[in-house]
Amino acid sequence: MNRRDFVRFGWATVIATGADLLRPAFTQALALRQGARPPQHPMAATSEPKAAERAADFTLQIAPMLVELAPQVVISTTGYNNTVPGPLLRVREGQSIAVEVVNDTDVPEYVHWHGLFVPSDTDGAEEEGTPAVPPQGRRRYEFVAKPAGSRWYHSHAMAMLDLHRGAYTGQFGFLLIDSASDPGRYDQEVFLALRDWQPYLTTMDQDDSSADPNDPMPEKPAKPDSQPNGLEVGAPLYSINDKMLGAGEPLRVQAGQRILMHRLNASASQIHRIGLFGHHFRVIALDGNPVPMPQTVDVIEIAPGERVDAIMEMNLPGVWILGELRDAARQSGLGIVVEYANHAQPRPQWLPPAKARWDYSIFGTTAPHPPADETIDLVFEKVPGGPHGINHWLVNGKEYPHEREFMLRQGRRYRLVFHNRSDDAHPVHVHRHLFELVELNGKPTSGIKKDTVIVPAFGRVAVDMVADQPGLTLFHCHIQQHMDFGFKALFRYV
Ligand SMILES: [Cu+2]
Repeated sequence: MNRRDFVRFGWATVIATGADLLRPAFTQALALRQGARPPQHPMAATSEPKAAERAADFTLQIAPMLVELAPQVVISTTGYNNTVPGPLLRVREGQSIAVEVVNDTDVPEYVHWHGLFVPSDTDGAEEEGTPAVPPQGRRRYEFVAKPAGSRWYHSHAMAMLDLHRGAYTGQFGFLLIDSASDPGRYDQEVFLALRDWQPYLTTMDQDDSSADPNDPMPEKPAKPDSQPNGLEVGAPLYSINDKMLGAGEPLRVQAGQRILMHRLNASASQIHRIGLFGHHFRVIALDGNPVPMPQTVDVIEIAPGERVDAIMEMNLPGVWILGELRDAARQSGLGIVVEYANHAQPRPQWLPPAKARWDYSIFGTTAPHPPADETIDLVFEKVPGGPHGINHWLVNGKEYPHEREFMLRQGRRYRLVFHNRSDDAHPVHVHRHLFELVELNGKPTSGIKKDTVIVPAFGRVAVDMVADQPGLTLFHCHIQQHMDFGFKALFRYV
């Protein structure tokens, strides 16, 4: 941040005599405002690591922070190491890593290693038995980095009605596990995390991509539910990484370059569709796993929790906006300027890309699947909360917790069939495992490995999962509010 720009922001001038003074001063101000005890030195209440422990490879400090989304737009949140996203953690596949997490807040936290094969006590989910990083305390996560690909880390705390916790905060970052056999051929590598900020509760549906009348909707009930919908989470501000459209440095490219984009949807609530006029994205990996059939698309749809790796060929010189197709979200910040060398022009151009449906199956093959040993049906339903309430969510007729009904035997191959009997799309995530897409609204596919999949409104998705990671395994919708209000379950190994 440019310090001279920064000191123009109202009250921040009082404390911003030096950039490094900012965070402690802000922490103190926040703690006093919340009526907390006078803050101590961040390390005062924590225990030092044992002498026998090796030095941590990474340290993540969880603390209140400010994010300057744009000039005159500064928001407060909680983040890792005073940056949003948190630091890029880049490791080799198979590398044994130690991450020291220091919690400089007054609430317990969990850091989830999304897409990794790690034991339940390390995975960062309370439901699986991972211990918390205590308030004003610390905890070390040690694990072997696998499998290779675009992974990420984020808070897995429950938020419920507190829209300043869990996935509503700035606690997220990229975790890239490099494979020894990476065939990548590109000129630049960029990391783009999609986010919204300052969430609020509303009865307005934020997501216009959820119900396309042309979808087959195999799970649509004959008689629609007439109960009024409850409050859902909306947001007035958006960003890519920590900047609103136009506020940050443009993505500077040269004609003929190939740009590798690692995209992550770190939103707590919204599916996004991203395009760049006149350019195409060659999708090479979904959720970090190489796809069997890389394909070129105009629009990438990406749900909370998902990652898409794509190569963009820069062959239309100009100054363009890479951004969300919905005007409201893009104009509220969800975009980044792409600027070709020697093509400076005053206003970047946005033109909507050719309307393209997102369909995972184009990246798959038609190879047959080995027969599953067992099928587990999971039925998702909404209990509408009405205009003054929150929707609750049922998995097989019950909110979390369930009683031992999702049992796995090690080594068996399970077909999980997700039946979405609600009018929202849900990105469902299975922890500590990968699954393979088998059927999307009746359309077969093969070879696509993911950890999070969008189950369309009134849609049905089948996946195969081999039970090869013993231990409690959390399954949930990656929309924070849905997870908090019932949409989760545990798989247990017998
Ligand atoms: Cu959901």
